[in-house]
Amino acid sequence: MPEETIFSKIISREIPSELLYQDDLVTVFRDINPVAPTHVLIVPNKLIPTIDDVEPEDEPALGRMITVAKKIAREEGIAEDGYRLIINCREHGNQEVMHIHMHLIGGRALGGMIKRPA
Ligand code: DGP
Repeated sequence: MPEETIFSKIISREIPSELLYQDDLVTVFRDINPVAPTHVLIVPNKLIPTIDDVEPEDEPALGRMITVAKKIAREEGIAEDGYRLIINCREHGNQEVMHIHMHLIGGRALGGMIKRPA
């Protein structure tokens, strides 16, 4: 079994978060360290450490993450201007919490995606 992270305790509501949405497959809460006016995390309820660990049986949860992103973006009022969805994976992706999560970021122009090396 993969090791639980703080996100498992947020999903089970053992520790508080600014919870926006929860269903049988995913949980959505505001990032504790937002980089934009809207910065929420969309997390599968099942503990899957990284994108490299997904299995075909996880496709319903991974698909739900996208449809819920659309719903939350509309509710946050950022759908028309647009936003960015990011899933980091492991060290080079700068993944800090080893429980898959999709960042939904918007509410300002986000600029180019990744800085080129100088
Ligand atoms: P990543 O680098 O993709 O693993 O991003 C992890 C994000 O998780 C980071 O933006 C901060 C957020 N985060 C970490 N711990 C907590 C927490 O306890 N509560 C909330 N709401 N967000 C957290």
